[in-house]
Amino acid sequence: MIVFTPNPVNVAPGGTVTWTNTDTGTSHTVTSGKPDNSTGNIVAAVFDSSLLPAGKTFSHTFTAADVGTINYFCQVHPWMAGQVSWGQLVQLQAIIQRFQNLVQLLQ
Ligand SMILES: [Cu+2]
Repeated sequence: MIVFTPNPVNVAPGGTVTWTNTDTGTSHTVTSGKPDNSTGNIVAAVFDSSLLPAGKTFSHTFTAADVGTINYFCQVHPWMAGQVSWGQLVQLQAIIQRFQNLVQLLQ
């Protein structure tokens, strides 16, 4: 089975995600959106690697315009799908996690 892994991915604000095609035999794409171009999921609106040969990487840095959960997929194999989340909610979750870790340390 061909999948994006890890999935989903949480990114800190301003963070960069790098995808590597570790599939030795096949090219893939990393294309934002959903194949059906549904609302809020327009194909390639945020990023598009175009055809990525085996061993190659593609990076995207998430900016203020990208806040939220961004769906992506492979245009060659549209059932390959993933999600990247970033923004204030992710930041808040990270702060809560750190606080919970601190509370555990103090107990
Ligand atoms: Cu693919």
